Parts: sequence; structure tokens; C-alpha cells
Amino acid sequence: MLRRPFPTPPAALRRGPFRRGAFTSALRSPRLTSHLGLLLAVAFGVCFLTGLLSHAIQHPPDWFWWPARPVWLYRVTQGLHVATGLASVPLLGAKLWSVYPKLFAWPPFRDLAHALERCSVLLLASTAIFQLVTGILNIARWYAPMPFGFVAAHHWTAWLAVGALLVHVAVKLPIVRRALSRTPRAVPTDGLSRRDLLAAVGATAAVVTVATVGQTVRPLRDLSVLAPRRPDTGPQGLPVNTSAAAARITVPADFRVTVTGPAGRHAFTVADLAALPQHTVSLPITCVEGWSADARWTGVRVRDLMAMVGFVDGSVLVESLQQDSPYRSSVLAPPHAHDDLTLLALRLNGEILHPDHGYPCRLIAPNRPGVLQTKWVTALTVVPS
Ligand SMILES: Nc1nc2c(c(=O)[nH]1)N[C@H]1C(S)=C(S)[C@@H](COP(=O)(O)O)O[C@H]1N2
Ligand SMILES: [Mo]
Repeated sequence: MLRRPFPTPPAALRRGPFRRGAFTSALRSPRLTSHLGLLLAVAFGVCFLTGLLSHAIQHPPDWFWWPARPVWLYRVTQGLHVATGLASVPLLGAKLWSVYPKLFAWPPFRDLAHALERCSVLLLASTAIFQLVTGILNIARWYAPMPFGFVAAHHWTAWLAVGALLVHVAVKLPIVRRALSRTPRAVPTDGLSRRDLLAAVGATAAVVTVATVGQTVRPLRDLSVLAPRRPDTGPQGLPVNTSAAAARITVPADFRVTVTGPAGRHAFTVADLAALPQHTVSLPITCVEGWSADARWTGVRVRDLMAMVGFVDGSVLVESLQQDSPYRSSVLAPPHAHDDLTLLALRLNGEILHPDHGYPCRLIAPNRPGVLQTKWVTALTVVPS
């Protein structure tokens, strides 16, 4: 029996996208798909690694160690995470456009290997879309469409995406090699050329980047029309993530900061803290959501406070007046706990801390995600590490 080289779907299905010649663009080619795929692989790779790093800093496994210097390192890695994620949106859109006619290829599965390969592509496309959508919802702080824990979902889906990506790269590498080594076939069109299309996609990614990266790259802030935050808006010239009202903070009249260590416990009023040697440091707040902003902080060195209760080594648990929030406490690992720049800050840019920035006192430490810069601090406790 003769096998037809291009099987066609049954007559009832030979319509719409299934009919022969349904997709007419001469721009689609393995070469275009390969170029877009390479760009996307680089963007996703950087996004994945910087994302893993951010996750490890916030949920450190035993073997993990993150330095306190340089003070700007997390600002760069998290800026890259959000910027590569956003630039991936037009890249992924174009890539999916370049291959989506394959969705209607007939037969849907030729054999088991083909079926598995198609499933891995489906997994890759859906996890990639999920990551970009949830990432954007998170930086927009719009949680209603996410009836699940963002952090866990975004983290575990990243592993699925990267697994599917590795399979995809392994399967397609020969095709990519062939497509990129051949001299490109001239496209028989007098409209857009393939080069124009790639340039347009690249330009869109560049515009998305320039229109958002000003949330962390200060000189570009005036161009930052698409960024959810500007680094210079908010009380005392600094954005606020959770306001004192949202965190339901009331500072009690007998407010104290309790400092506990191997040599005992001290309770400090705000006046006691202000009477201790004060230090001023310039450090950024770097939110995981991609914005960052520099500020001048004044307060007591955490190291000095902890020395009064016999702190020699270990970590420091920092606790807030705030209740019922995953951000109500954080841990200062040894590099940060011992760093000169780590303060229990009482002032921001010369003024008493605004309630939304953590009045009476907040933690500020170098090279640390914003979520770990605990506000409304009421207890510091040495913990073995
Ligand atoms: N207690 C407490 N501290 C907190 C938060 C919080 O929700 N509760 N938010 C954190 C986050 S996500 C960031 S980015 C910084 C922002 O500090 P800012 O509002 O002073 O700019 O505070 C951190 N400290
Ligand atoms: Mo944040």
C-alpha cells in the first residue's frame, strides 16, 4: 500500500486552520524560529538563574551562603530577573506565532516519540506563559487572578519550564544548526522581510525594557512609563510596599525593642536607641518586584546592639510588630549580622522614619531583597546558625 508523504486530515476536519494552505505567511521558517528561540533561550536562562538565586536568598538551604557585599549585587541580579522576564514577552509572542501552525499538523501524533515531543512542547509553552503572566501580576501586585501562593507556584513552575526547555533544545538543536548554517532562502514577498520582522521584535523588547527598567536604573526613570513603580515616589522620596495601615500597625505607648543573646536580654526605648552611637549609610531598598531606590539611613549598628547581649557568632532573628504576615520576620545570616552597614534605622534621608517606612525602627542591610528589610522592628534575637 502506498503511504502518502503528507497525510491529510479526514474530510470533515479539512477546514479552517486544518485546510491545506491555511497559513500563508512566507516569513515563517526554521531560520526565523531558530533566531527567536536562541534569543528566548538566553533571556529565559538569565531569568531562571537570577530567579533561583533570589529564591535561595529568601529561603536559604543549609549549603547556601550570600555575601553582604557588594551592596548592589542583588539590585543587579533582581533587576535582570524582572527585565529579562519582561523582554521575553514579545520574544515569546513572536516565537509562538512562528510555530503555531504546527498545532494543526496532521496526524497529531506520528508515533510515541513524536507524541512525547509534542507534550514537552505543550508543557514548555504553557509553563513559559504561566511564568510571564504570574510574574507580571506579581509586579503589578494584582493577586486576585492568582488563587494560589505566588512564590511556590512561580518557583516550581520555573523548574518545569527549564526541564521542558532542556528537552526542547536537545530535540531541536540539529534543526537549529541546519537552519542557521544554510544561506537564507529569499522570501518571496514584497512586504516585511524576515530581517524586518526580527528587528521589529527586537525593538519591541528594547522598548519594553527601556519603559520599565527605570524602576531600578535611576537615570532612565523619566522614560519608565510602563513600570508599576517609580523609585522616587512615596513618603520621604521612597516607594512603600506595605503601608502601616495595611499592616495594621499601632505602636504601643510602652514600645520597646527587645534584644536577646547568650549574655541576656535588654529592652530599649526609642530614646535609648537614639542615645546610642548613630551611623549613617547609603543603601538601596531592592524589592523583588524589580524596583529599587537609594536612600540615606541613620540608626544603630545591629552588630553593636547584639554585642551588648554577648553576640559572637550565629544569626539574628528580626521580628516586627506586624502580625500574621510572612514578612513579619527575617533572619540576618552571619555576613549581614556582622556587617558595619547593617542598621536598626531610626531615620530616613535625615527625617524620623515615616510610619509607612517602619517607624519607630526598621532593619536596613546591604545586598538583601526588600522583603527581608523588616519594618516596625520590635525584637532582635541571636539564633545559632
Ligand atoms: N514588617 C514588614 N516589613 C516589610 C514588609 C512587610 O510587608 N512587613 N515589606 C517588605 C518589602 S516587600 C519591601 S520591598 C520593603 C519596602 O520598604 P519600604 O516600604 O520602606 O520602601 O519593606 C519590607 N519590609
Ligand atoms: Mo518587596
